Amino acid sequence: MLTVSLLVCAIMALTGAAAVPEGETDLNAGPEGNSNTAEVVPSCPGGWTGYNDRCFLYIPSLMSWANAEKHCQTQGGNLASVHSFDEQRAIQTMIQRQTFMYPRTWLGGYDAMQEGTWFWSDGTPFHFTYWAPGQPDNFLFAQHCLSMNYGDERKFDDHRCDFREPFVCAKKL
Ligand SMILES: [Ca+2]
Repeated sequence: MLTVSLLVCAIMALTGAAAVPEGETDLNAGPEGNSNTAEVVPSCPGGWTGYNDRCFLYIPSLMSWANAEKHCQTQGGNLASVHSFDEQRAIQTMIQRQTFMYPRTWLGGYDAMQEGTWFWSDGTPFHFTYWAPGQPDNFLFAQHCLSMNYGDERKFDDHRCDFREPFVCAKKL
């Protein structure tokens, strides 16, 4: 009897765990709802996703790059900078979990000061690059802001800064 009970418990636990990524309740789940995922850091504010030493927030409102950066500043951060493939993937996964898609999304990269010289709006060095094939192309000499999830490979593109896209804010823990 005890064995049967344990078996039932184990099956329920497994079923519960497997249901989390696709469950309807996951749509509205905050960090507490995803407490079993390794990248969640409890000390990030509610709704923000922790990764390494920063907290990230996907904002689905469509804004120009500059308005997106201003909005992130009101939240105590900047548009997100990205410094490794793993960070890129963590941000992409966060967006995908919330939207079930890979929408083009502003990050904090810009080369508006000097074409081809990229900076992150949070002041960190621009080393990591993840450009889509043929990018950045500064199309029509008018693309100075960095957008992720571009093209079939969902990589980086330089895009017109006045386009309105969703965006990701980041701030230190
Ligand atoms: Ca481009």
